[in-house]
Amino acid sequence: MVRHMDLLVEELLEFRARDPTRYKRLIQEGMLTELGFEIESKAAKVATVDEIKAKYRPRDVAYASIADAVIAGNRAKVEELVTASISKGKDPLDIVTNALMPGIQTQCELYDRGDAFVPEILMSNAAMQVGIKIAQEKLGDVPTKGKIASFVAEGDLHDIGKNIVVAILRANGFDVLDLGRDVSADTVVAAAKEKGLQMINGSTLMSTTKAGLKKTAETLEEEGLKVPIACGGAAVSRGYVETFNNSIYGRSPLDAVKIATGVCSGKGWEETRKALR
Ligand code: B12
Repeated sequence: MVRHMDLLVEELLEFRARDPTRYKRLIQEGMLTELGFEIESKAAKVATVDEIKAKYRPRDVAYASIADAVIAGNRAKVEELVTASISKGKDPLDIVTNALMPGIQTQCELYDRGDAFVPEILMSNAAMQVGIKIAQEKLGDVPTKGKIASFVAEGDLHDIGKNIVVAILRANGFDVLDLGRDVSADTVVAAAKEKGLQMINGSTLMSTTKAGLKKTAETLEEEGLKVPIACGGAAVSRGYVETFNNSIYGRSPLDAVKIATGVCSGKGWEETRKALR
């Protein structure tokens, strides 16, 4: 119980550091509710579908069209537009980060609010994957900076974020084995043994499945494998990840690249963890 409270406090402090304005508003609303006032949710009222689309919309016109095609789940259009952007000299990694990702982020936020549904999310994901594949083919063989595996924790089917992280790591020259989603600790450990991995990336988006990352880190240690695990995804916080050894918390795909660069150049998990704080 005591440790549980510690985690909650750490998560609260992290949230305050990340978004002080929202934190202040939530505290004020909480105090007003306790005093008996009825609070209307500004977020639910204010953000319309168009506002959400505008929030993520790339400034570059060509990129905005790619993002729109991802939102529409139009694979053929994504293929056509990404190919055209690459032939005009755009950087494939820039296309992934600044055209394809804003598209999927828009769709995810719409889904979260009930303005998009499961088939739409899946179609957008498939469209994004078409774009990622073209970008990766263009990047070609980059000399390997290190051997990594990526997975989504057991019981969790959310793999959009993991796929983006994999694409960005590959684009940065890492050899990434994609173990997929709903992956058990034993499967990850077997891959680490067989493939001689230098690092593992674990993602999870649900509070019910985040223990899978801890179990994986602990099993790797028990088996005597010195393979650190980078942990990320919306359900994961630094506070949680730092309750177990052999783990490094990361928020974004760029953090994943920084962690991989540190670990694959021989730094241990503790040193890499400190460098990311
Ligand atoms: C899309 C989605 C789905 C899709 C998933 C499709 C797919 N192929 O992935 C579908 C419709 C199938 C789905 C199903 C379910 N979902 Co859902 N889903 C979402 C949603 C809307 C978006 C998730 C997403 O893809 N985000 C976009 C990606 C790009 O972000 P990301 O994954 O966080 O990844 C980024 C970073 O975190 C980071 N990152 C990720 N991994 C790593 C790893 C490392 C090492 C590093 C450094 C960084 C890093 O980089 C990524 C790119 O920027 C979220 C709500 C939300 N807004 O987050 C709910 C959400 C995750 N789902 C939820 C739930 C409960 C479910 C369901 C149980 C049923 C339901 N109520 O919808 C089932 C679960 C089934 C299962 N067993 O897994 C809850 C989880 C609650 C919780 N905290 O436990 C959420 C939060 C919705 C909610 N508000 O309640 N879902």
